[in-house]
Amino acid sequence: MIETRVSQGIVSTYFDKLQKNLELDVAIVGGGPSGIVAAYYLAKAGLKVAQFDRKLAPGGGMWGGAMMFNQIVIQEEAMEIVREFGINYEPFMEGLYVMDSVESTSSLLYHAVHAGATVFNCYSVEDVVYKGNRVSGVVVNWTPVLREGLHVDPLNIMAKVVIDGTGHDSEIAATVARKNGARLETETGGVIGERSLDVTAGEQEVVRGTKEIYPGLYVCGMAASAVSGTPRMGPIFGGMLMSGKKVADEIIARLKK
Ligand code: 48F
Repeated sequence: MIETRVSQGIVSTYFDKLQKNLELDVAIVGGGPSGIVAAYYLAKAGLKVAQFDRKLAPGGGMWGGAMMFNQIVIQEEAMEIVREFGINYEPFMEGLYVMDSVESTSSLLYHAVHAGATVFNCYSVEDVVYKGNRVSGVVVNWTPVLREGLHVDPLNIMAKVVIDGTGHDSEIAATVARKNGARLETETGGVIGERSLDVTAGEQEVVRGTKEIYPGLYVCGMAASAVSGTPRMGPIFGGMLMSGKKVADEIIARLKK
């Protein structure tokens, strides 16, 4: 019966996909722009990478532009990445370019998946695997299970490195510090929390703060700003793209050695 074959097609291939991703080179938590760019470059370099996002539609804060005006701004320094993803853009003024936020977000996702990254949506990362004082994987559960507060145990996914790309809350870094008394590579040893908006400083600092902050755990995007206590920058997205590329480049250099 066609009805049964439709279900069989979904169930058998989904479990095959999950099975293939139980041991990863890189687990990326959060499907915002920085994490998706990282997924693209990591997959393109031949690494086994999966990205987990708690929402039905990954893409984080990029879909909405600013105040739901669905346009975004990107500065000259990040335009090489925009061109790599084939996103249409218009020059605006003084080294700034504007693009459609829906086209931009969907282009990032399309290229990441086509490069070989696997995206798992509706997955919340609720913890990490922590062995021998290093982050060694992620602990995942269905978002609806957590929202409903159901008492259902999660699954474990092992990874050589984990990226915290969870945005403003830097959830994974905060969890690692809180649960394990771990000292992060920050001025205070903990998550400092993002500062108020400053576009120039925010864009520079987010890239600078993109790094390994604990053995096995990297941060990118707004999670990097939040961890290091640097300013937010609002709807300019060049720093997010550059942060995603930087974290990928560092991990590629390490894992491909
Ligand atoms: O916040 P978000 O878009 O990440 P980002 O790459 O980009 C930030 C910008 O969108 C914007 C900005 C730039 O100018 O300030 O805010 O830093 O996306 C983060 C994604 O992570 C998911 C969440 O659903 C969102 O799509 N996420 C957060 N925590 C978890 C998670 C978690 N524990 N498990 C799975 N996904």
